[in-house]
Amino acid sequence: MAKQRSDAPDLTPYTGPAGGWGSVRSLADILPREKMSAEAYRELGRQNKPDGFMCVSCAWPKPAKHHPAEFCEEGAKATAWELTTYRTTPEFFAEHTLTELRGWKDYDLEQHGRLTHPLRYDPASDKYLACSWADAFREIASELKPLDPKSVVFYSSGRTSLEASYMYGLMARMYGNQNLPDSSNMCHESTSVGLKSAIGVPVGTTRLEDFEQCDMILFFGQNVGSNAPRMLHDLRSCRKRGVEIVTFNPLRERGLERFTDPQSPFEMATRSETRISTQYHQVKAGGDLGAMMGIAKCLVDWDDAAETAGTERVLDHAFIAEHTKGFDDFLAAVRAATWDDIERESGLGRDEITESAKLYAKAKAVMAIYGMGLTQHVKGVENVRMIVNLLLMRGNIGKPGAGPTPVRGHSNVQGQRTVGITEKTELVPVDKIEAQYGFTAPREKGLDTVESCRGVIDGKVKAFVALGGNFLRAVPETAAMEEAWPRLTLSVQIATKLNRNHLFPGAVTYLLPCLGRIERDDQTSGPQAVSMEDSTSCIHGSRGKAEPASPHLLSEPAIVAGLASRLLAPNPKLDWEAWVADYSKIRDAIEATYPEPFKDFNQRLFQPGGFWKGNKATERVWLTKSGKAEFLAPTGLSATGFDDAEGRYRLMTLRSNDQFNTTIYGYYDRFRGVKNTRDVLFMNEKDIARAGLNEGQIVALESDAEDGKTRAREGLIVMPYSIPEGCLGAYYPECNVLMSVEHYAEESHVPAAKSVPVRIRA
Ligand SMILES: Nc1nc2c(c(=O)[nH]1)N[C@H]1C(S)=C(S)[C@@H](COP(=O)(O)OP(=O)(O)OC[C@H]3O[C@@H](n4cnc5c(=O)[nH]c(N)nc54)[C@H](O)[C@@H]3O)O[C@H]1N2
Ligand SMILES: Nc1nc2c(c(=O)[nH]1)N[C@H]1C(S)=C(S)[C@@H](COP(=O)(O)OP(=O)(O)OC[C@H]3O[C@@H](n4cnc5c(=O)[nH]c(N)nc54)[C@H](O)[C@@H]3O)O[C@H]1N2
Ligand SMILES: [Mo]
Repeated sequence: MAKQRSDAPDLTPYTGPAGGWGSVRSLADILPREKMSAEAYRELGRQNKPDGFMCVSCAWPKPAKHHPAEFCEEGAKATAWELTTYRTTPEFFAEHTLTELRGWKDYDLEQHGRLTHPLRYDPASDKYLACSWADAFREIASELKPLDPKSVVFYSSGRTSLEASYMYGLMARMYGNQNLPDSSNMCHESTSVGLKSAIGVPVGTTRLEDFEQCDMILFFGQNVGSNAPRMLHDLRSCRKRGVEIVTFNPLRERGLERFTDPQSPFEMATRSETRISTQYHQVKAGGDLGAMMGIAKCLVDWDDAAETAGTERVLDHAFIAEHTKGFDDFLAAVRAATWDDIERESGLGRDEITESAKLYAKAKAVMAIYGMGLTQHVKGVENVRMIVNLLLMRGNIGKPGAGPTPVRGHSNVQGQRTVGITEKTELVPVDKIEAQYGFTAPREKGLDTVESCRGVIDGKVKAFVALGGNFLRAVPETAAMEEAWPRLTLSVQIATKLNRNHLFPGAVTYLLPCLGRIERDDQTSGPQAVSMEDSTSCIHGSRGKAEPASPHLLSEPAIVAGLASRLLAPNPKLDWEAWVADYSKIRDAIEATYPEPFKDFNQRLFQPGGFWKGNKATERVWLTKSGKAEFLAPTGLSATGFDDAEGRYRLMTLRSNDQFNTTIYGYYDRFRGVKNTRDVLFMNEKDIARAGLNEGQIVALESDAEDGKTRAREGLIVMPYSIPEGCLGAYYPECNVLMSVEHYAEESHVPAAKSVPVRIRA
């Protein structure tokens, strides 16, 4: 047999657990590849510790009592990615035109290393040339000043600190708009909208200590092993206490099945593992409403029977009566739902659903953990509301060990919203900021991500400023967006590494390199710290100590201030430069705007475990319109927003274990057994046979959206996989080209990336 090329696609199932030796080997592979300095290795020891730096990867909380190494495989990769010794210098740009670079892969662009100089695009040579910061700020400001503020977008990605985010939002409002879309718009906005209307707070109600008090976890659509691996420690402790973990996920994700704790010498030496999920239900993509309705139906049936028999009721009627509204309508919807519909829409059998309902009916304190598998659907908000319905039925909100637990994405994505990064006026204390800074803030709703995309495509958006992220790559409709981007009069990207968005210039284009969070941030008053809010509303200080990647970098607060002070008229109530000199003054300003959550902000900055900003729903105080927690009957049992049709599939766009969003760390999705390629199509064996395809065959996907527009993704290798029939899986962001910008969650406008209607072309 011919020896396989070592870089040829290798699709061999992985048999190891999450964590364990596989994660150690993966780090042994990736850390040296970034050629990290000895200093950078030392930084890993400070990761996620009080007075250390907060991981730049996910938003999972950082415990007060930390492990010796409080980072996971993914966190270490993220640190290595930032502290790499590779550099993307002006010499690099002198050698490559953007036309050439557009032919490079995402991985190769970022792997070239950290950006070192502010750059201006030169259309004549089609290259980026080094420029001075002063020239950059001056020209950007002079481009923005004559524009209608409504035509300018200020995007930000959720990694940006509370300090920089607060300044950025303020700058946009003083300039005259709240066109402040952020990555949350593509992510947990369905949570922010759904939880706010249901229980009066836009965030989850649980904290780390709830893992010590729950006796059951419902787990929907989140891939913990790849995207929040530190949570595996909490899940493992739960399992050791006998907590039931009932998972609903179309794919059998390894982290939800088995975990070996790399921090346990015993587990590592004996290769022992913890089984994570006690039940695993492979629901159809978009089928969770059906599954949850099935659970609700069981509860109602058993409650009826208990009433007749005079035994203990299954529903918490006292809680429902005192704390909720809308129960009767919801109950009517549950009674009306048929098992035929539930089974068809969820893809699960009645017996299977009944097994999960039995556990739920018994449990005293239940956490419902969920991620993008629920939020990124046309009915994403209804998914979130249905989670709340289930919890409310048994009083599982506002008591220890219970409550909705959305797993946020970027490390400060929740915090950005807290300090004013939002297009929605009602989320900002407008009167307060007006009084604090003496200006009239815009009241008109700003553009969210979907609306910004439409605006770029139809030409209404003229200028785009991005504080981090890779907007063009993260959003739907890749082809139309790339085609439209060059029509912008101004494109400004503040970033740490070169990405695909930077290769699409506008008429005037700047690429501005910033410090990463792990790097030392020296200002005139001394070294500075920044802060972020985790998934459980705890706020942490973070101090970078590593040597900056280049002496020409500015911090994000310094870049925002540099731009704002040239763009805006002088304001006696606001001294941008003084803020940059000493970030504690920005925190004082944040506290002045948001006195309750940020009380004594500077004093509490480095409190171990973070300081909690509070959450009224945990006290059973409901800040909803009715003053009660609200049930809501779903409008249907499918979350996809489209009808099934012959040859039409539901495509889930997924992250691998070797990426952070659009950043591709490598080509090994270990848990799914995909090596040396990302061009795969996960498919049920029966679907493969029915479509007349073969394993390993190369196919294309075509959009099957209502608008009939042509969108295609070529060159995918068919890979038989344990996935429900009618559903497909493939990687984000390469498949975003298949997504219509009009396919998004109702109300929240989150692009519906987990059920994209497609057809297969052989
Ligand atoms: N290492 C690493 N960490 C990350 C990220 C990363 O890219 N890499 N990204 C960060 C960000 S911004 C975010 S938002 C989070 C994302 O973390 P996740 O919320 O885990 O997002 P995805 O990886 O998109 O996967 C969603 C999961 O939902 C499942 N799923 C898909 N459709 C459905 C459905 O209809 N129903 C159900 N029940 N399940 C479904 C998929 O099989 C998958 O397991 O992670 C954050 N952390
Ligand atoms: N099809 C599909 N599309 C999706 C998703 C999906 O599941 N499927 N998920 C969506 C989700 S949940 C999200 S959150 C978005 C992500 O969208 P974004 O947040 O826009 O994308 P990222 O890939 O996280 O951004 C990576 C870039 O950020 C820059 N960067 C890194 N660190 C820093 C820093 O410290 N400062 C600054 N200024 N820049 C920095 C680097 O240049 C890097 O290239 O994508 C969304 N798009
Ligand atoms: Mo996200």
